[in-house]
Amino acid sequence: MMLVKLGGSVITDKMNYRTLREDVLFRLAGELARSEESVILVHGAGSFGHVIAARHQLQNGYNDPSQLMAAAQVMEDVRTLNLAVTSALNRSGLPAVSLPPSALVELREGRLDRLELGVFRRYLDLGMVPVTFGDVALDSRRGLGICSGDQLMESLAREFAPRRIIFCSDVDGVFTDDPVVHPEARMLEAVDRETLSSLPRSQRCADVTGSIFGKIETMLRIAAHGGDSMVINGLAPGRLAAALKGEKVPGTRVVV
Ligand code: IP8
Repeated sequence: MMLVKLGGSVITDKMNYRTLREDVLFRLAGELARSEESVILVHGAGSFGHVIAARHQLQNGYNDPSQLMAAAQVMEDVRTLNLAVTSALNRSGLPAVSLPPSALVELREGRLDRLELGVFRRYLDLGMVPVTFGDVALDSRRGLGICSGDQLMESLAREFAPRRIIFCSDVDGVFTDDPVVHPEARMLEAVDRETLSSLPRSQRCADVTGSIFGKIETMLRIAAHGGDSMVINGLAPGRLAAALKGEKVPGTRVVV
């Protein structure tokens, strides 16, 4: 089984509210379909989630009634994105089923405490492609919170021990610095705990679920549960297809 995350920066334009990269999404759906692998797909929220979630501080929990409309708007927006993802998969011949965290997840102080994994298992066993995503979710201590795609990846990796775990990003892999701002930044062939501690903590745009630094930390924990784990460029045609086959592609291996 393959566990794949399509980062929000790949399938959306993160700078512009609710902007889908439809061509990229459709191509990636085709690459997944042609692989003929059994897949669980997770996608980030990109500009469908982070803008309003950050404005209303939803990641810090519920503390003001004005946040309810914001939470509802984020839920609507990430569902709109999720519908685009599932319909791209369906149109590519993959039978996708949407599994929204707002109904299947409970957080506890922002951490993923419970995920209805049995539902994923049953749809996967039927031959469908479970698709879940960064969303607003219930929090047993804070009322509401944000469940990120990476938190879902971690829980799914622990349960399903995938053969390969692939993170599709909007750059070739993990760099020594943000390659958009610092063109001299070097891509790392592999990251482990040691390389992580030498990375800068900068980030490019507002992201309520943390910087690349935090994401790599999560990736290291995720990689501990599965086989090959890597970050590749989802904007480069054919990379996901090649990575799914286990071919050597430009990218960064996550090594535990
Ligand atoms: O894009 C964030 O998930 P991510 C979810 O995977 C929301 O970090 C709603 C902002």
